Amino acid sequence: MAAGFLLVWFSFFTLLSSTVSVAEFAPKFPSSIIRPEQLLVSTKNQLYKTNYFTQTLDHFNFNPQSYQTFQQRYLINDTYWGGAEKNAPIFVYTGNEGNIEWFAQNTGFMFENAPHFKALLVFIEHRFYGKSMPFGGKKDVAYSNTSTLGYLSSTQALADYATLITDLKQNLTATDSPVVVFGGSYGGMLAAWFRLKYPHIAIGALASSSPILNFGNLTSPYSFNNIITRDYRSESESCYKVLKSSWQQIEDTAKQPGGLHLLRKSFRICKNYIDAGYLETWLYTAYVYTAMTDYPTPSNFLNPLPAYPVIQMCKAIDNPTTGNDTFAKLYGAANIYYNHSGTATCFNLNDNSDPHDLSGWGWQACTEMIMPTSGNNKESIFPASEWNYKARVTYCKNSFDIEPRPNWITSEFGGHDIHRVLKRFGSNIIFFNGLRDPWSGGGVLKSISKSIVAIVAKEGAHHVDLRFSSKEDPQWLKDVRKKEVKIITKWISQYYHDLAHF
Ligand SMILES: *[C@@H]1O[C@H](CO)[C@@H](O)[C@H](O)[C@H]1NC(C)=O
Ligand SMILES: *[C@@H]1O[C@H](CO)[C@@H](O)[C@H](O)[C@H]1NC(C)=O
Ligand SMILES: *[C@@H]1O[C@H](CO)[C@@H](O)[C@H](O)[C@H]1NC(C)=O
Ligand SMILES: *[C@@H]1O[C@H](CO)[C@@H](O)[C@H](O)[C@H]1NC(C)=O
Ligand SMILES: *[C@@H]1O[C@H](CO)[C@@H](O)[C@H](O)[C@H]1NC(C)=O
Ligand SMILES: CC(=O)N[C@H]1CO[C@H](CO)[C@@H](O)[C@@H]1O
Repeated sequence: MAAGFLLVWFSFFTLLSSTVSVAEFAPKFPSSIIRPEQLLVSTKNQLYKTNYFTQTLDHFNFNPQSYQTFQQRYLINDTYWGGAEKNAPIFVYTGNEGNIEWFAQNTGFMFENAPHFKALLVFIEHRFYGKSMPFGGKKDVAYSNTSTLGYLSSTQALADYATLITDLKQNLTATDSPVVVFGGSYGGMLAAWFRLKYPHIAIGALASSSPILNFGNLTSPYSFNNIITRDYRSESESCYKVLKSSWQQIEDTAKQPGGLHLLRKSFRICKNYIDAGYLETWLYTAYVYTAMTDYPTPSNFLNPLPAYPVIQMCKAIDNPTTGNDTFAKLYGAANIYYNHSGTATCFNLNDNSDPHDLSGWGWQACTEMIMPTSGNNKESIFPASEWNYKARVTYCKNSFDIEPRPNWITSEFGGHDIHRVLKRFGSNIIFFNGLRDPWSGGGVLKSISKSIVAIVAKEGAHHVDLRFSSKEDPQWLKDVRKKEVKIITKWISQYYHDLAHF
């Protein structure tokens, strides 16, 4: 299951590598983590039941085409639910860009807190992902062209969640049960936006590692890679220097006679096509995802990783075991990300598998999800480069025959002057961010009001709070989760108070 996710961006890269420098396209959001033991548990003992809902294709106009429907998948767990008579709460995960089972299996926070809240758990799949395919459930038809893909957008997804939740509550005669939405990464953005757009449906949102400010010019395009650089540099200056200087060495080597052969041998690459761009993307991917999932305990997000994998990577670079040259050091670092299990016989740079079904992000990244994250300043561990909007436009025209709308997200959901705007308008949102996560640069890091609260963990990585807990969790992480539970408890008791008094 490992490699697919990153290869969504891999292909972005390799298509561009002849014209654009490494790191032009930031990786897509990855979400959550599966711990191997959890994965086993979930396949043996079901964590949820699977249902389908007949969903409207287009919520935003009334032409005949709009009335088409599709089957939207959602997962439900009522084991801990206090029931409709008690108006017990409903916790909804607003699915992001992939198979919803993957997200459900990764969102331990909801399962572990359901007994305390007596909550019903619902995980809704995002349209065009997993099994929630419009156009007869056939992915190849749904992904045909701009006319079919045009129905893949965040606004449609939010409207799907609104209609599904409303219908489900009616079916359960639970119309007065409070709904709290949860999400990580893009799912966290959806959770926050859902609370802002549909306050009559959700009483609050926990938006974990949701970079809602990574649009337009709200966040510096250097921020993402600056954070990655800081992650590695704070472990060791020598590790930083090796990484930083390696790109030129790879390029130089690739140009020499026999250079590609040397690179293949140094990195134990399988006998398939290789060029410098492929190799650089492969390494870049490892460094980025390792920084993003720099969790305090062993994890299995895309690949199995040890606790604090950034430290482990820098150790592999600073104390190499197979040689003292740069390539031997980088090989050791790559091994941390791609071969922690120790089962790889060689590395395949052309793996196009997509086990979590994330490929729709390519379309979203070409329409509304224009997040400038690929700038690299002189200090970056990646080669210096500018965020290149024009390159994105060219890519999108070539791949989808479409032009991005880089200002749409901020027009639709806001973002400019968010503190002033939401101070007296919004309420009941938690923005969690871990500062080791490169996406935290585009997150809400300061509380906006008493009920729009930023929780920031200096030591945290990408939505670490939503992971299944473990005995080895550090105190700061336990404290974060406790704080979140306390806030959600307050929202719910305020809701019951209002329900009784209005
Ligand atoms: C709900 O989740 C729990 C684990 O938290 C599991 O034991 C239980 O079987 C699940 N219930 C259903 C109906 O799937
Ligand atoms: C787009 O794909 C759909 C489904 O395959 C097809 O019916 C339609 O004719 C295509 N439209 C265009 C403009 O190619
Ligand atoms: C509600 O019940 C109707 C009738 O059984 C069903 O068609 C619909 O899918 C249900 N809604 C949800 C969200 O499951
Ligand atoms: C790297 O160099 C150091 C110091 O010169 C030496 O002690 C070590 O054995 C070398 N490591 C390898 C793997 O060759
Ligand atoms: C993966 O790790 C194992 C165990 O350390 C090692 O034997 C194997 O050579 C590694 N695979 C590659 C491709 O380096
Ligand atoms: C002032 C400034 O930085 N403007 C930039 C805002 O974002 C657009 C699109 O990403 C750029 O083209 C502008 O240069």
